[in-house]
Amino acid sequence: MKTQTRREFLKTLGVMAGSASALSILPGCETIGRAVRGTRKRPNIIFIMTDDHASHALSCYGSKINKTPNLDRLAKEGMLFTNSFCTNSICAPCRAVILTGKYSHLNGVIDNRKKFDGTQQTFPKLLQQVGYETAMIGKWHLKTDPTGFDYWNVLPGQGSYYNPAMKEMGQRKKYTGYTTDIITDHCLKWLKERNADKPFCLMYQHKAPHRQWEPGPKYLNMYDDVTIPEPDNLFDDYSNRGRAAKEQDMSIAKTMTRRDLKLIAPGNLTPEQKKLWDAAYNQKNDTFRKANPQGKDLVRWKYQRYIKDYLRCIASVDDNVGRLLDYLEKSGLAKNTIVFYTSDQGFYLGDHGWFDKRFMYEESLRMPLMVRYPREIEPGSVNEDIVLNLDFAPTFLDLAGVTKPEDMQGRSIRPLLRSKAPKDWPTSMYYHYYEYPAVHSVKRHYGVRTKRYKLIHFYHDIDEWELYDLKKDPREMKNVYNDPAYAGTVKQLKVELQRLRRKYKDTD
Ligand SMILES: [Ca+2]
Repeated sequence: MKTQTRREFLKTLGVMAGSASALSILPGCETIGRAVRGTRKRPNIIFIMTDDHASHALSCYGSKINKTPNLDRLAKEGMLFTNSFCTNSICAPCRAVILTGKYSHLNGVIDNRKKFDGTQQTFPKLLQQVGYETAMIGKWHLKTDPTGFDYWNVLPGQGSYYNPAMKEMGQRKKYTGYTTDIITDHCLKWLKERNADKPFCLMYQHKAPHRQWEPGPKYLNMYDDVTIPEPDNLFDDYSNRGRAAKEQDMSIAKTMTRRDLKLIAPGNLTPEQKKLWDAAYNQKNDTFRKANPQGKDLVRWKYQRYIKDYLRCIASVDDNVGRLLDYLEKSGLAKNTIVFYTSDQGFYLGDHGWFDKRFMYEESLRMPLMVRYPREIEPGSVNEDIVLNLDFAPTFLDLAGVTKPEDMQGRSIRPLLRSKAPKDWPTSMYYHYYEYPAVHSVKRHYGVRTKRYKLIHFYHDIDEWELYDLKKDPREMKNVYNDPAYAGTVKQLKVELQRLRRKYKDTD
């Protein structure tokens, strides 16, 4: 239940702290309670979500590989959460949890193959009922058309990075340009044209930086002359881990395709491919030019190709979020508008030798979360409590003055925003991933995470347990499930796991 300042947080990361002025305390926060909420204009809500943006690629989280000055504004002027997690680390399921405030097994979207049942209760519908104007613009990815929105304009399926088709209130239209810019253009247009008499809720959702990481024209050559630092476990051999980590199919070494890399990877090329590769690579000054790297050098080469494109996509997101924040300032909306920034889950940036997500391991379990709301949040604050995507719907309803329906499973984080964590705030979280057998071959698993430990059970065609001591082993390189020193911890966590499964009605 501890709130620390951004300065303290960055100090623990060994990063230069922000300016002292960012840490000043807003007056008047104490007066905002239910009693006066009726007399105040209801707040607007802007929910910004990207796809696969890991928190370790945000400078406000201490990124060692990029800078995100506009996204950092939200942390500097609002609150940054250091223990924000998703309950099922994959695109469509996470989105369904956010809309419904219910775990995957109850909202029906357990994996990316299931269709979202749009007739069920969602927070946008509940906001509509109390007079909010609602809009959903950008990546939707739930297979059925959006419901609960006065306006929607979404990418079909995954959508494309360039010249996207979009479906506007059921009508398909084609646009010219870079999708990250276009989605933002639509949001700004909607903000300008909406009914100004009503409070609004806008879901502004980017496709970027999802695979295959196609950068916008402005950033095609960003990072050309630099080498991005590698994670310390890029060459993880998965010793001390179980079959799940060993048998996945999401490694930079083996899984990355020519389309991911936008070039045939060197190494073992046919003469025909070698000719193509040389032709493409002769155009650039690169250490590996004509070197035809093999083994670890080839993995390093692929990592650079991958991570640079991933970060270039994020640079455009950062620019565009800046455009939106500037508009809020200029239009006078900033003060009464809550801005959330998150991503549908984290991602492996070469960590453990991987890309993609799915596992309950830290890099994909974590969601970035920054929230700005000048009326209630002390600028530059940092919260360490465990919060989930499950909590977003109850939070939006709370902020709009709507009572949470009984069947929503999350909890409003509004008290945390006001730095008043309730004494009974959860100290553990429950996770369940289902999509197997499927692309990337990540085995089914469920588990519990506390501040210090993580217990995971892999099942289906396997029956293996893993335990990580996150204090001693934050990179999760050693499964200590069978270490006798942890027998008591295992026993306690199994009890907690069963309690959470009962609490959330997960009987699978
Ligand atoms: Ca995703």
